[in-house]
Amino acid sequence: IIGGQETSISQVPYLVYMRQGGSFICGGSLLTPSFVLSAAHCVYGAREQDYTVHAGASRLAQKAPVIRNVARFHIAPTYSPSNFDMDVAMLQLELPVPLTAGQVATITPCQSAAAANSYVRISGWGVEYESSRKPAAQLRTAVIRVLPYAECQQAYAGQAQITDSMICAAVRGIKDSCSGDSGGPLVYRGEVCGIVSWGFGCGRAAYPGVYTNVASTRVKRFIDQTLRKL
Ligand code: 4AZ
Repeated sequence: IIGGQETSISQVPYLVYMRQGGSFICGGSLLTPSFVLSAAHCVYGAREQDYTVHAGASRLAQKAPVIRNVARFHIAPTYSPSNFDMDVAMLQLELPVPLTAGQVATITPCQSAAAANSYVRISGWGVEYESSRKPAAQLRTAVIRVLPYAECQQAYAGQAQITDSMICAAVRGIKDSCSGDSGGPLVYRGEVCGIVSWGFGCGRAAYPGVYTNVASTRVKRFIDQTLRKL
């Protein structure tokens, strides 16, 4: 998180992080005791057995109170690694997370889309500066603003495609998500309306952060189908 402040997992109890081969890789959100919402690019091309999901911890150095293996990745079948269209995945856990134990909780997927210009919150252990290589030791958070779709298309015009499965948000030049925040939630009125996905650099005035649009028809259908038929 660029331009944010420290927070505690008790403020975002549905937030988890993933390790791949023991190394911190991404964030995610518990939608149910057995399903974590994250970004497709966090798990694409990887193997379930190399991943663990960590819940209830504020600091990466602390041993999380709940650690789970991953039974199955569910990656959106239309995910495009070339332009990050449909950058959404669900991680099905081997064992459910006990939600009554400690601070762990779940969050609802976005019902009503985050309106343009509304304020939303992002949280994660991602780097604090674009050039940094190491994640934040302590969980961080920032409040940013959703951009009108046209403004985001203008920002990336001729350089990248902003599809209907994407929304942009930032306090341009000041507050943004960055490497390691991927997969984590953008929260609007207590619901997860975005998933940290991509951007050109981090915290740059010209390039807002891009998030998977959880309220879009295609993303919603994928989440609903994954939760229902399994
Ligand atoms: C990344 O590299 C990344 N500013 C995540 C989010 C953003 C940029 C890069 C958005 O994972």
